[in-house]
Amino acid sequence: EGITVQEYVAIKMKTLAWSGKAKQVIGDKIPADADVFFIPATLRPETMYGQICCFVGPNVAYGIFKVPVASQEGKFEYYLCTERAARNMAFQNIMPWGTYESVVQLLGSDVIGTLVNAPLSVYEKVYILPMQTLKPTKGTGVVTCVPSDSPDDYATVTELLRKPAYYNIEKEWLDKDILPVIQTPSSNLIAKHLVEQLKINSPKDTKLLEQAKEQAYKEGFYQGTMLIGEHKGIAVQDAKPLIRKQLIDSKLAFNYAE
Ligand code: A2H
Repeated sequence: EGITVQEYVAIKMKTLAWSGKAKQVIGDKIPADADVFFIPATLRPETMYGQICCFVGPNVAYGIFKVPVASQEGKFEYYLCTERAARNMAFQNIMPWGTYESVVQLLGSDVIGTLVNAPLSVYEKVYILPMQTLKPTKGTGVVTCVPSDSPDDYATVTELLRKPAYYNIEKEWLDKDILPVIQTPSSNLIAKHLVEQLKINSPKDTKLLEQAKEQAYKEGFYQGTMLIGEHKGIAVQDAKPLIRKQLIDSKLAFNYAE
């Protein structure tokens, strides 16, 4: 068995308003004027136009980590992710070598309802929502939600809208149309198309979602064309590295590998 490295793009979603519970837990442990970012890891930076919310695992443990701002001596910002991810970042020049200090520990459920900025998205402000199938040991433990192109995200959004009270969320937090981002031969909303075609009824239909994910990825990457943004009309294969670079150059994202 070989070793493979997953090269993610870590997106910086700036916190705009904390949930009540998060405010309580954080108290005065973070300066009121500091920037705190939720840090989802994605393999599909070209889909960021279609973000409608961002997911955490409700039972997953997170930390808020203090990070020196490169080039601004004495200035700090804060990243919310799993400790596992922070440790990895500490060996990738994202934090000072080998150091990762969490100033707050909290659970995903504490931050549900927090409002954050979604870089590049047609929806500038989106809410933090729960994803029960989110894996605590992959990426940063935070997943930005693009229901047009990710079958997992589409299935989770559908489930949340079916039972908002059960999931302790406000329906209004998801009151956003799912807009086309990529045209593929079968659809301009490939995730919705495949979830419906394969009759996927729940985010826990793992086998079928696996199949949908693979097909969505192949069609999107090899046959997709951008429908939105600066690279509209361009093949996804060509647009992807450009959008990745644009996000990183404008400090809205950074490379993260594991
Ligand atoms: B992707 P791989 Cl549009 N738990 O980003 C569950 N899923 C996670 C995760 C975790 N801890 N960390 C990252 N992910 C998701 C966009 C996207 C993604 C689209 C389409 C497909 C897709 C928007 N969500 O992924 O197993 C993240 O969602 C399909 C697999 O490391 C990340 O990219 O290859 C992807 O899974 C990483 O999965």
